[in-house]
Amino acid sequence: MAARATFAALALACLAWPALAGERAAAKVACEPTGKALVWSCAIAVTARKSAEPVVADSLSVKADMPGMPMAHNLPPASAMPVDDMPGHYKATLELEMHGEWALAIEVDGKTAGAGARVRDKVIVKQEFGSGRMHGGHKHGSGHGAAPKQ
Ligand SMILES: [Cu+2]
Repeated sequence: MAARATFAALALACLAWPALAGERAAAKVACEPTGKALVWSCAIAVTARKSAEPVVADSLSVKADMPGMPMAHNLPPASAMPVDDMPGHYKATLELEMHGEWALAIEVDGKTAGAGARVRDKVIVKQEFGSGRMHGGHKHGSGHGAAPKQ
């Protein structure tokens, strides 16, 4: 049977790089398990920090990595697709390699829905995926069990 997938969470952006240009972005992410093990369907809402306007993105990608396991994973970024008739809302499918805490680097380039201000930023959202048991059942590398919590 597929690994139990019990966690659907809402996380606020907790960290971001300095804005590359224009307004900074904020992102909310809510992921749900799909029928496939380790595949998640994520709803992403992106707003401009100052104006709180939705951001209409020309491009939006999500790169997942595990903060507790540097260098262990190297997933390609997933492209997010806009949700029809919901400006600022996107869907992305993430194929992860294990349960545990992942940091989603959301890179967005777009404009605010109303004023059309440029928003180009990278936002990190941390999210727990799976059963909550950190690194349960993972198979690669050594020393992960001793990895310090961040
Ligand atoms: Cu890992």
